Amino acid sequence: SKPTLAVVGATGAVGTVMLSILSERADVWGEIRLVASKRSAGKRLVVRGEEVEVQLLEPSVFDGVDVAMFDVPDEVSAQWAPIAVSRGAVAVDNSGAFRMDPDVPLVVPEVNGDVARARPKGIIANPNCTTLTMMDALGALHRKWQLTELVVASYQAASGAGQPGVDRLYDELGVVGGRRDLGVRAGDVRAALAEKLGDQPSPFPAPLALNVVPWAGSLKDGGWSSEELKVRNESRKILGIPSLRVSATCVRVPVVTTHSLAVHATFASPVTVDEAHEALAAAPNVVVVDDPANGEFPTPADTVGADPTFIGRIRQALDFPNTLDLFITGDNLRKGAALNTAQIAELVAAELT
Ligand code: 11C
Repeated sequence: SKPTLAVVGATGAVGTVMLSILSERADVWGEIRLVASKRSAGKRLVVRGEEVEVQLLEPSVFDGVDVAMFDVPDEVSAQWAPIAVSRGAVAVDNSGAFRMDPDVPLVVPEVNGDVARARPKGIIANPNCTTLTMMDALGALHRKWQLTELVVASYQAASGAGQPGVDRLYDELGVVGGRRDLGVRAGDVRAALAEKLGDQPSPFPAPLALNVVPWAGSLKDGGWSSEELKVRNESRKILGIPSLRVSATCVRVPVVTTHSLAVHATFASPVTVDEAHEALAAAPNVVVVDDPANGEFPTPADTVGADPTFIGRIRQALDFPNTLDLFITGDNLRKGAALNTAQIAELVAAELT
C-alpha cells in the first residue's frame, strides 16, 4: 500500500502551495493527513480534489505516518520533528532548526539526493529558499568546474516572510498605488504608510512598496543577517565544499513571490559562457533564458508559479579569472520551499515502496 504523509503547517503560505503541489504531482501517497496548531485545527482544506479536515498537532497524529513534512517556525520543528520520528515517521523539515546539524542531511534532490539516505536522527532538512534558488544551477556548474568562491546579492520576495509578508506588501501597494506625489522626498513613503496603516505591524523593518530593504532575518555577529549566514553555511553543506568562500547581501524587494539572485561565481578552472550554457541547459530543473539582444532574461514576474529555476545574463567576468556573473530567479514557495520538500519526501517514499 502507498505510504502515509503528514503535512504539518498546512495552512501557511508554503503549506498552501504544498497542497497544490501534492495535487499536481504523481500520486505517491496513500493517506495525506493535514496537521496544524490549535488556531487552524478543524479547518477543512482541499488536497487532491478532496476536502480534508486539519488535525491538531499532538503526538498521536503521527501514528501510522511514514513521512511527516514540517513547515512551521524553528522552535515548533525543534520540538515536534523528533516526536514524529519517535512515532515512526521520517521528518522532512523546512525550518532552520536542523539544517546545520551534522547528523541531518540538507538535501536538494538534483544536487545531493544521495545523502538523504544517511539520516541518523530520522530527520532530513530542506534548505532556506534563498540558498535553494541557486543550488540547481551552481550544483551543475560546480560538478564541471569546481566552485571556489561565491559572491551573491539577493532580491527576495515578500512571501519569504510568509503570509504576513504578502499581506503587508499588498496593503502598502494599496496605499501608494496611483500616488505620483510619493517616492520624491526622503521619508514620504514611510509617512504615507504610517498615516494610512497606522500601527499595523510589518514583518519588514522599512517600507517595502516603492523601496528595497537590505535586510532579511535576524541580526547576527559582525552585522550579518541570519539570512546571509544561511546562504553561506547551507551552500557549503549542500555542495559539499566546507571551505567555499561565500559573501552574501540579502535584500527584500517589492515582489510578491519569486526570489532573484545576482551571482558572481569563481571556479578552479576556466569556463566560457557557451560551456556554461551547455551545462546549465542539461541540468535538471534549470531553464536558461539568456538572450539580452531580444530582451530575454529571467524576471520574477515571469517566473512565479513555475517549478524550475531560471538562469540568464551569463557573462564571463571581465576582471576576475575563471569567474561567471549570472542572474537566477526561482519561485521561493515552490522550488524554494514546498516543491523541494515534496521531492525529498518522494525520495523517502521510493525507499519504502
Ligand atoms: C525569507 N528566506 O525570504 C527567508 C524565509 O530559513 O527558511 C525562509 C527562512 C528559512 O525571508
